[in-house]
Amino acid sequence: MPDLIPPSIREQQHPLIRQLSDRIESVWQQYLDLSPYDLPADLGYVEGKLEGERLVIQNRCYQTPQFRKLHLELARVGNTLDILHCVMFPRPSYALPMFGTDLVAGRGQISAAIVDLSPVSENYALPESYQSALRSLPRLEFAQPRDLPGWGNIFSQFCLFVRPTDEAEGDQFVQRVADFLSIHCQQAIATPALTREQQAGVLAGQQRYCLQQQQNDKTRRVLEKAFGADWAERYMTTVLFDLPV
Ligand code: BLA
Repeated sequence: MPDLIPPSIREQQHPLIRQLSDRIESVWQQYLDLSPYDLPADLGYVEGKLEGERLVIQNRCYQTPQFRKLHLELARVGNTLDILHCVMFPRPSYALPMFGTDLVAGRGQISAAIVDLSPVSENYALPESYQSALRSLPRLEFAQPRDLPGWGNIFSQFCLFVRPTDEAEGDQFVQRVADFLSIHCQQAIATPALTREQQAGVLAGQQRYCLQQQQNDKTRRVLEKAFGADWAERYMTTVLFDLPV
C-alpha cells in the first residue's frame, strides 16, 4: 500500500522556508478562489537517490479562474539543502505577469532568495498598474545583493535577488514576497479576460519565460544527481516550467 498522506518534509526545513510557504498559502487563500490541480500521479511526492544524497520533493498545486496552475514546491536534499520553489502560471486569457520565487538554503544558511513579477508582454514591460503599485513599496536594503545569470534576462526591474545575511533580512525578504503576491492577486482578480485573438502574445511571453527558466543548470544538476538526466528533463518541462498549450 502506498502512503495516502505522504510524510511532510515541511517540519524539517529551514525556518525561513517554512515561514515563506505559510505566507504564500495564506495570501493565496485570502484573495483567490482555489480549486485542486492534479499533477501527473507519480509527480506529487517524489523521492530519488542516485549518487549520494536522497532528494525528496513535495508539491502542492491549485488552480483558480485567473491561474491555470499555482505551484508550490518544497524540496530537501539529504540533510544539507532545503529549497522552496513557487510559480504562478496565469491562464493565457489573462495578460498577467509570471510570479516566481526561489529560496535555497544550504547547511542552515540561505544562499539564494529571489522573487519577481516577470513581464510576458511583447514590449517586456509590466502593466502600468503593476509598476505603480511596485514603485510605492518601501525601499529595502540588503547587505549582499546577487547578480542574475545570463538566462535571467526574463526578470523585471523589480526583481529582488539576494543572499540574506541575518534573520532580519530573511524576514524582510518574506515580507517583500508577500507584498508582491498581494499586489499580484489584487491585480489579477481585477483584470478582464482577453479575446482569443489577443492571447497569442501572452502565450509567446509565457513560453519565453519557461524556456529561459529551463536553462537554470543549478536546478537541473540537483535533479539529475538524484533522478538522472531524462527524469530531470521531464520534470523541468512538465512540472517546473511546462509550456502553456
Ligand atoms: C539558484 N536553484 C538555484 C540553486 C539551486 C537551485 C541549488 C543554486 C543556489 C545558489 O546559487 O546559491 C535549485 N531550485 C532548485 C531546485 C528547484 C528549484 C532543485 O526551484 C526545484 C526543484 N528558480 C526558480 C524560480 C526562480 C529561480 C521560479 O525555480 C525565479 C523566479 C531563480 N534559482 C534562481 C536563480 C538562481 C537559482 C536566478 C541563481 C542561478 C545562478 O546564479 O546561476
